[in-house]
Amino acid sequence: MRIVFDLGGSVVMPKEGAKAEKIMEYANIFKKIKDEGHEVAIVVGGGKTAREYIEIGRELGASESFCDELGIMATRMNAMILITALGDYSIKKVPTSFEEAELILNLGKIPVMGGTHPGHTTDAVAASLAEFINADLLVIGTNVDGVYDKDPNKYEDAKKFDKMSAKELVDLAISSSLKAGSSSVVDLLAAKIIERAKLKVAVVKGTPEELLNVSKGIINGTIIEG
Ligand code: U5P
Repeated sequence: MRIVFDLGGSVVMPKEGAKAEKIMEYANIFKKIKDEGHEVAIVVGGGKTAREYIEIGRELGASESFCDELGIMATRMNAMILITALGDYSIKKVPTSFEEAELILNLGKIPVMGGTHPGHTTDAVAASLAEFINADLLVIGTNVDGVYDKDPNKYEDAKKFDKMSAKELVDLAISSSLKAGSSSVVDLLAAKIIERAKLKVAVVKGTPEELLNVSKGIINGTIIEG
């Protein structure tokens, strides 16, 4: 399978800070998935670093699009760290376009992208990349174990979807914020791309174990299809 992994920045760069062993653990899982015969492409989010820089930029009067640029830089730093841990499985260059990412994939390596342009999150980058390279599966690894009707970290009565259609995902994304650094399950653009490209998507908790499980067809989260 050709799989695009969309890793939330909070997964790679948690609130308590980055840890080399944790990043190596992720890199080892991606190497394993590739060794099992899959083609792997990765998009990483900005996490804590992005949120901190965006907040300071906003306080200093930066526009939302400039804050987005700060966020993009943070996503690329996270991508560089993961590339470092992947060693020969990747290439020491963060692709800034889908063409570049596809080229790296076609060289038999793992491309690791961050953001591209202001106005969306890395979810939209991952969905676009999956569409561009005609991926069989887009895996969204987040800090919750699937898609809920509302934020499960805030609402105790939030209900998880085992399966949902792309249209239902779009409806859910419409109600979320588009401000720099906002964190909903996926942003609206990502949901619309998933819908138009008819992508098969698995939303799972972004732990190394669950990412490996998905590559084996075990999805402990939400499947978005149709
Ligand atoms: N961002 C963009 N464009 C991209 C990727 C990221 O503007 O292609 C900015 C957004 O402000 C986003 C932040 O909230 O960087 C961090 O990315 P993410 O972790 O939310 O995906």
